[in-house]
Amino acid sequence: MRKRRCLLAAVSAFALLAAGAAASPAIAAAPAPEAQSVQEVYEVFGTGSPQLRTKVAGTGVDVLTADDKSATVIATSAEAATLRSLGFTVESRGSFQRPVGPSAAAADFPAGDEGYHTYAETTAELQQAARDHAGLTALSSVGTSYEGRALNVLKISDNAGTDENEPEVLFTCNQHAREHLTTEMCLHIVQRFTDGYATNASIKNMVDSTEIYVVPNVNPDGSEYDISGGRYHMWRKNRQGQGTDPNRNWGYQWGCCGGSSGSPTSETYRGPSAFSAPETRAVSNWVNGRKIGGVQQIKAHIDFHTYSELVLWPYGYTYNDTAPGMTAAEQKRFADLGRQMAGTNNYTPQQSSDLYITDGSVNDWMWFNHKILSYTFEMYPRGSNPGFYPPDEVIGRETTRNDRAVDLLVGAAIGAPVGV
Ligand code: 0X9
Ligand code: CA
Ligand code: CA
Ligand code: CA
Ligand code: ZN
Repeated sequence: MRKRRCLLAAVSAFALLAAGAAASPAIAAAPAPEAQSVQEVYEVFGTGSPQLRTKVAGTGVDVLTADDKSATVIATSAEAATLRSLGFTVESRGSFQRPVGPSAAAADFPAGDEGYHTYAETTAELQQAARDHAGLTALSSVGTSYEGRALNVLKISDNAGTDENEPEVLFTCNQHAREHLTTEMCLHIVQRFTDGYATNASIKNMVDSTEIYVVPNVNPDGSEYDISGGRYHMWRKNRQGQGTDPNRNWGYQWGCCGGSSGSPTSETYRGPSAFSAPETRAVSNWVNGRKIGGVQQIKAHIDFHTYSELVLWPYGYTYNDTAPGMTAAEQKRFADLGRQMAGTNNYTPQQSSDLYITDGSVNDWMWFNHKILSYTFEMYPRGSNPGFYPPDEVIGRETTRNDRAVDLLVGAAIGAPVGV
């Protein structure tokens, strides 16, 4: 009963957003209504297995969260009908509508949430860290987004200006536009490994013995769109056409297995070809470039998402534990470290297909193509309230919560426990 109330509260917030959007003259004047369809938030019951959850996700709806009891999705009424025809019980939780057409990004996050960092604020933080810690940091970009924003990457290491022969670690955030808490996670990692260097011996040891790369905004166009006009728009994809889901656009087993959609209107649209999204193409090309003398320098990676409080490991395209490129010993290593990390932040550890099948995801590509120990973290909250938009008051607590897990990953890259 309590959970139900929370969910309804969250949904009426969406309804308010929708009403606000419709009332805005800037938005009412925008054309291209065909790009827009009224959607609703639905709770879908009968999702008691990964196979059933894959069936739900396979219809192309936007799965906000899912467990053995139900899935919360955003869908059109046609998609809801499809879900019912597949045998699911579907209950509406309220209507939902996004603005149409391009709109200018807001100067900051919606009122009360200014503690989150816009793209400009994030870039300024990286520039500040680079100025304050010259020698320890190097700021560059891996390429540009569809709309031309720099995909910033901050390197943190001793002698950061030199490519030393040290294991490299990668943290990526904000593949999905509305998952703003992840950008804060990347900024927290930056701040901790730079500001902590002078006073914390464990941090110094990690920074001195690795090269840490942080990409806080993989999808800056999407995240700016999501806060445009000073309101949240529940936007997930990039801003290329009707949007491509970056985490279905990676080039390993792209579109193979019913874990993405071929329809441009879908929230899990995989794009017309692998790496058709400038953002995934840029990040993947950059990772390819870290293969030097035939040896991939990056050893470990976390791609941060929200929400559900999960630690996920590959493969996502198959339910099988082992598959080409994944031996039983390798799978055990993923699971052991995944469970160990989850033990520090109280997330739930599982193979990513235990949630539902995803094809063309980042972890599968990173592991198969480069043998990078690549995890997805689904951050706070566990359930659909407050969903993608937790108040900025939780940023400190929910990013610090992952410190020990991050240290375990860095330790794994070094090949020895560090910082624990
Ligand atoms: O569906 C996704 O892309 C991720 N969940 S989210 O709600 N943030 O969209 C989960 C991806 C996990 N799958 C793999 N890493 N393969
Ligand atoms: Ca801000
Ligand atoms: Ca170094
Ligand atoms: Ca190096
Ligand atoms: Zn995500």
